[in-house]
Amino acid sequence: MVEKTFAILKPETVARGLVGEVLRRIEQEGFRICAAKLVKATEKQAEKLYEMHVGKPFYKELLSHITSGPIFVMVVEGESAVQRLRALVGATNPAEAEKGTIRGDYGLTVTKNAIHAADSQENARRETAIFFAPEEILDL
Ligand code: IDP
Ligand code: MG
Repeated sequence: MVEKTFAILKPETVARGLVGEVLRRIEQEGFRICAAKLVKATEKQAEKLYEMHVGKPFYKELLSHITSGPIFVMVVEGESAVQRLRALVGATNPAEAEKGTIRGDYGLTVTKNAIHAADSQENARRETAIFFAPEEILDL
């Protein structure tokens, strides 16, 4: 089923000049970009994005990292997009991520693991709404 998902190129990916490279990989896998922009996440947006991680030992670091610089937020569409984008992204810890995955090739540390991708259709919708107004998401 064709569906949309949500992803974020994290601050270190933008700072390292890897936006084009990561987008190329995503497009090459057949995903189509429906919305995209560069933003600086507010505290509020970061808290909403990571609400499921409240209380975990790495929560504070997660918030400070995602608000530390410009991020590239996007909505992409494709067949089984949530599951297929997660596969392209790779394991959470870059040291354990397969070569050829985005994190395996560009992740630096568990915190600086290059990219966020929604893990369910429900979270994709919830996370998209934190960063995009409905009219910003184009029907392709
Ligand atoms: P995911 O990004 O692969 O979905 P989650 O478990 O949802 O992984 O965690 C969200 C983010 O929190 C990860 O992308 C990673 O940056 C960070 N994170 C997850 N587990 C740890 C940890 O054990 N130590 C430090 N940071 C972590
Ligand atoms: Mg997650």
